[in-house]
Amino acid sequence: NASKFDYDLVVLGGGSGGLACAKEAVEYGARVLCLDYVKPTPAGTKWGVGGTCVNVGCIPKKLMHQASLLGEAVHEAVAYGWNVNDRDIKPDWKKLVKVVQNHIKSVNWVTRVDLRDKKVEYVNSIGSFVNPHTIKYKTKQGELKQLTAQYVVIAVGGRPRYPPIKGAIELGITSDDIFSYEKEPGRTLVVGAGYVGLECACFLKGLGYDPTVMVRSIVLRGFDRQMSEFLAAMMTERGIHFLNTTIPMGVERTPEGKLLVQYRNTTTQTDGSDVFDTVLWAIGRKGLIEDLNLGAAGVQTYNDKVIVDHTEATSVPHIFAVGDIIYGRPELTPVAILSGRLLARRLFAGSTQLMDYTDVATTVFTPLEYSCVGMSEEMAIERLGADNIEVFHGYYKPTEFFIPQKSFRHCYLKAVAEVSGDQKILGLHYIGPVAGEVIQGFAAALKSGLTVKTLLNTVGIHPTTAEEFTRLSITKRSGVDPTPAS
Ligand code: FAD
Ligand code: NA7
Repeated sequence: NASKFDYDLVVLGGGSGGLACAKEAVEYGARVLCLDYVKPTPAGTKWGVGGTCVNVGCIPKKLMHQASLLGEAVHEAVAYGWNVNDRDIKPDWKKLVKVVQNHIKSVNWVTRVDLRDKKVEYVNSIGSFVNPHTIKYKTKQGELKQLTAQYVVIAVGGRPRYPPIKGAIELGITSDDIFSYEKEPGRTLVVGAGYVGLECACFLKGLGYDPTVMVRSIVLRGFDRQMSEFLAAMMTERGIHFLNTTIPMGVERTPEGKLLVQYRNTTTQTDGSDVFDTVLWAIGRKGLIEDLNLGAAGVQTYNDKVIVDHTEATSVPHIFAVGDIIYGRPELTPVAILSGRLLARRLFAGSTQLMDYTDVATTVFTPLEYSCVGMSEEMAIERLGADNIEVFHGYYKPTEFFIPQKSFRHCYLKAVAEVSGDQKILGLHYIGPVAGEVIQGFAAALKSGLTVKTLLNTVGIHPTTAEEFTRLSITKRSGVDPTPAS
């Protein structure tokens, strides 16, 4: 009997997953309360409702990526005959930060209005468990409140990690700070070569700064190796520096106000140091379970993540988790949103549809973007065996690259497929312009059982780069050079 509880659903965390779940649940008549609170970063950055994606993730990242691509486009425009007077074009960092932050504030506003309209109760406070059905939080006035809920959804997401070395917290910043950073970043050390690190280094380079990426082991661990190495090579070609197999040892401020970073190359076992204006940690994220008092609810965790089953249920049947806080799932906004929505439908609308976490497409927003869906070549070999897969691949030359004589050395794509029958496609990988836009449609096709036969029977849209997927004919096994003649 739901009525014995104050709420049908309490959602802890108002980010992508939590808000999607809360808004969907009220559609089916549930009484919903959502708690969201952001602790300021060590550098003092704070933001509003909406979570990581809107405030310090996907959205400001894509806007800075776009700003950086536009700088490149101005130079290309000259080649196309545009008269651009000042060719030494420089971005105004402060203005960029201002317009990005203005956009974010408008999204925060729309989110709050939306919650009010949909009658989701929203409280700006940290929620934690008192017992499996009871949540407590402090009001703005400091009053402690308790409420009961039939179901609880944990959607608290994560925050960037800092390395446990001298000066890291006091002197370094993270992706939580960069999009509102008042100072020009200047010469920047980006520590970490996951996609957040690579993307930040790339937009900084595009905006005219001088980034160095410190790589502990390999770039983009977990992604297709060949594509990842292509990305690193493309970044090097564009003047981004890499410190390979290197770890940071400490940061201190120099008398001139710069940051002196000590580091160690773990291959050569040699120590080195360099001076930077900004140090940005992009060494991964930790789940925000610390304030939840999960012990009081009996929810099981692994490291700093919540363990769930295929229904997103935790070890306590009426407590669920969605989004980045789940152990072992992709940390992506659309994943958090869809799993939150589907969960609400199962809880309040009698649905049985489960979230399918397989074949989730993703994009790394480097200047030539990398997008993929399905298996990497390594994963396909591991799962099916090298003899049972066929890899189709090719380099291509985007038409729009010719006039500005842009490098297309790393424009490359491949399809990983089964070797026999109609050759079911297991994974698609693409490096080139607007990769996310290209792969999104193919992701739906792959989910519908796309085969090489279908791909090659699909008429391309000319002249696009996406059409290259419809004319892949060279297999890796053949050893034929996949470079186009013209
Ligand atoms: P979040 O959005 O992090 O929301 C959780 C909220 O809960 C936060 O506001 C948090 O402060 C709050 N909270 C925590 N503890 C409590 C508590 N006890 N009580 C109340 N509130 C609490 N994904 C993509 O799909 N595409 C991208 O291009 C992309 N780019 C990214 C770029 C960067 C730099 C980063 C950092 C991430 C990016 N992501 C991207 C990932 C994406 O942002 C996350 O997957 C997504 O935001 C996860 O949503 P969530 O609901 O799980 O958590
Ligand atoms: P990732 O993808 O976990 O990458 C973290 C990177 O940082 C990776 O290259 C790590 O190297 C490196 N790392 C981790 N710890 C250290 C230390 N202590 N020192 C130096 N380098 C280190 O995290 P991201 O922040 O890029 O992205 C996290 C998620 O957020 C991502 O899934 C997105 O969806 C959003 P390693 O390969 O472990 O040697």
